Amino acid sequence: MELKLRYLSPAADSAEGWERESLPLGNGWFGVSVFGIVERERFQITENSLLNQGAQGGLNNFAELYFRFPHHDVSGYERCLDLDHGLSAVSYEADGVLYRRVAFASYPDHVLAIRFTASVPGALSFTAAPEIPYLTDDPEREKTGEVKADGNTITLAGHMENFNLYFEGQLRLFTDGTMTADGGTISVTGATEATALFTCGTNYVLRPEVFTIYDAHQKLPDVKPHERISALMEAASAFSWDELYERHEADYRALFGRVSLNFGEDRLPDLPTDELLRRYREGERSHYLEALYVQYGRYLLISSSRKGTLPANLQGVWNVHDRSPWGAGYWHNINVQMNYWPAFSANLAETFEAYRAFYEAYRPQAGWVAGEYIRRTQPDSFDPDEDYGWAIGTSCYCVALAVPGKHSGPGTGALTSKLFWELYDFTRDEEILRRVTYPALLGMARFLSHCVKDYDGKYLSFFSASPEQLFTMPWGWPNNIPDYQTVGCAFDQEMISENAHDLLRCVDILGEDTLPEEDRPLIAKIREQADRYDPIQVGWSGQIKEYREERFYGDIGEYHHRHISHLMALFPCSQITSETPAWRDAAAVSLDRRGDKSTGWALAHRLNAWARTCDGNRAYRLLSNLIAERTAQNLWDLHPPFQIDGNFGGTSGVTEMLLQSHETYIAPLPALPDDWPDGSFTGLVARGNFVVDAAWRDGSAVSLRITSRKGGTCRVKLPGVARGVRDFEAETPDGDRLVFETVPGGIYTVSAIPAREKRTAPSGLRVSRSLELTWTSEGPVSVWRAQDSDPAYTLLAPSVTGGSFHDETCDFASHDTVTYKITAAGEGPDAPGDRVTANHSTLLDRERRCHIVRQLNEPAQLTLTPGDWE
Ligand code: FUC
Repeated sequence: MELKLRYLSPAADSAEGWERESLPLGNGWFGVSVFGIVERERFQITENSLLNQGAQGGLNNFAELYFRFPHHDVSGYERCLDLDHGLSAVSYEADGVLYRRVAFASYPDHVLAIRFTASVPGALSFTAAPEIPYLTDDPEREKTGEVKADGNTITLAGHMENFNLYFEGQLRLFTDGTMTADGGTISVTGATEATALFTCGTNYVLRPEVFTIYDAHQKLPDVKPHERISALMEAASAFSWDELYERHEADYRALFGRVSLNFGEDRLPDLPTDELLRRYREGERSHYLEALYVQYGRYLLISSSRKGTLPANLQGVWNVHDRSPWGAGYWHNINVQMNYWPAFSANLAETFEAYRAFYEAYRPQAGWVAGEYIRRTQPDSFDPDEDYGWAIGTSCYCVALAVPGKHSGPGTGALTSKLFWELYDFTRDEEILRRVTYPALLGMARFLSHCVKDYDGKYLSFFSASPEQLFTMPWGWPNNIPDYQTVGCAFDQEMISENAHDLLRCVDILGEDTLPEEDRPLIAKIREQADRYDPIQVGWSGQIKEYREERFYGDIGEYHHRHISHLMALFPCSQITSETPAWRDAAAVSLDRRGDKSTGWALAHRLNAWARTCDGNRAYRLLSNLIAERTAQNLWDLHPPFQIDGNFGGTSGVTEMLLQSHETYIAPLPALPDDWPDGSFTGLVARGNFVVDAAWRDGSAVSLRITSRKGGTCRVKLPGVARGVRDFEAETPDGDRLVFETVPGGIYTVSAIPAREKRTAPSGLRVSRSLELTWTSEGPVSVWRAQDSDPAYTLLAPSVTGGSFHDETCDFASHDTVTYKITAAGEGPDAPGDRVTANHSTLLDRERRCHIVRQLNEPAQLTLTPGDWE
């Protein structure tokens, strides 16, 4: 299926046009935003090290490459971004001549290559007039520079005072017409074709000193990048256009071409993308657009994060502004981690190389950050000679790290170390495990072990904050909203626990006796603490509590807050699974209350989380909201403003709908929505390094193909899979499972998988204070119970008819909550059903709670009335 973003008019020549309409190219080294403007084409260039000064100073726009054309009345205008080939194209007719502009950003050759052609010989004339934007002699943030043309090359070189940053870009033209250089421009006349190459860079070097040296002026080597940029330009100039294109395409396709998606519409629609999106917003769901959106996330990751480049920041590698929003930083309380959520599952593990190198460079400074955090929080016991592992705060840049605290607890560090576990788990590369993953997890465990205290046998983070959650909604005290800080919030406990368990898995795989002697005391300490972090607690609303001191959902903080940090255990972590169905159902309660409306990345996180509850329809609703409400015409995610995390989180969320592997098995198609009755995918990756293809019809899997990259045991769970037609030997513990050994490169297919039986879940479950249950259902139901924060349900009765049941075995008085669930008889406790939580709240508790929630939140949004239980 052809994957193209198509438009019938250019992007507006403005900052808003850049944000919402321009089309991004990128090779990781730099980003390019293509406007497609007829009279004055504009390629805006971003380089991720061109920094302003100070916290949130952010990135500065690197260059504007303008090409002026004498074309006015044009017809047949079209521009597109072709994801299959990684190129942009603009075409139109003027005065009977067909003009085309094709551009791509090549990673192997470090250039932007643009080709201008005319259908009539000699009809092509234009002037290349690049500019360095935002020059200023303001001594605070001086940016000086010059644009000079010489022969066929225009050099844009300059200096930014703050970090003693030298920058240079070179634009070189090749044509069969005549070229005339004048000042900073080159005019081409009488040509039939012309090629422009552009490359650029700064004197920024990713190395530990860039973080550990505090003097802004000493961070970077005091050398101009001129020789390096000239060498890159010389090397690229040695290739013909066709050669450059082939080299680019081979590199790009090797990554992008690994995955295909089909959600039931596999033809490029006649309608342009902005029109598809407009209709989508009105409820006309294009499944082509959905697949395009998911693949676009993969495209953006390849374009902004490659080996040797800086990682993708908050805007990837695209910034038009003088000062980018949120500093175009590396925000570490969810955003940058979300950038890499799809890297492994969407078959782009190589893109993570950029973050890994970034981590290795910042690691020495992250050691200082850990110590600094301990010094601030425990001044009496702080020992400057002690190794506290490593830590990283929220607002980081490519020259500086933040110290955690304030609005986000220390658990944010484990959101980062989780990526290193995933790197191993998806690649199963033992060398990575030993050299990268193990030290990352161990160092994080070392830090986190200092952040917890023993409170009656539980190790709780004694400074703790659920990221960005507030005491109150902004409408209360707009200028002074305190963050909610406490002890042992779910977020910190979940992350600390996740890191500990991942570390212990590492230790077991590597063999403790093969690890350095000096690590053993810490490993022993983590073993002792690991099961005492008490990460998950169920509250009076049947929810996962965000805070230990919370009773009902929403007692504390913003009811619809964008962060869902207390659900990290559901996604991206894996403590809440189908093995803990009572927790998973409680997570669905929290998600449901948090709501389906939020900022871009926040919808994306909800999408991933709903996929993990296996509720495909709800996940789909979040995907639809993300596309309809938080996506610009160029399909960039809008927080707003543009933030790329939502694009990456959206891609990750759909892979979670199609394939999960965070339990001990591969689960294809765990969360298919009714809106995608038929479809297929190829090339998604499961943990264990298995590449999975699957097809489904009428909502049921029909075929499955697994390619083993590393060998090893493969476990699959999929309804009916054991009854399909197989071309290999496997154990079948039950009708829904296969277990088989694989060899590297082995391909294992199952076809003719029988359709899954669809059963209607019972509903209308109510419970009285004497624990009488009533419900409505067509057939018999199983009755399940979980007490307090039990992770799993106990079966009370396997098959009950008549719509009622009395629980005579529960000593309600000795429990804080009792949760009941009913499922269609014969189904497991993780099947869809209905659920209700009984608590000991009084009318006073419930009415008081309604006032609190109303006061803490926008009254118009939230009017609660006390029910039986809340
Ligand atoms: C986090 C989020 C904000 C924003 C910022 C860049 O702090 O809470 O919504 O995305 O990062």
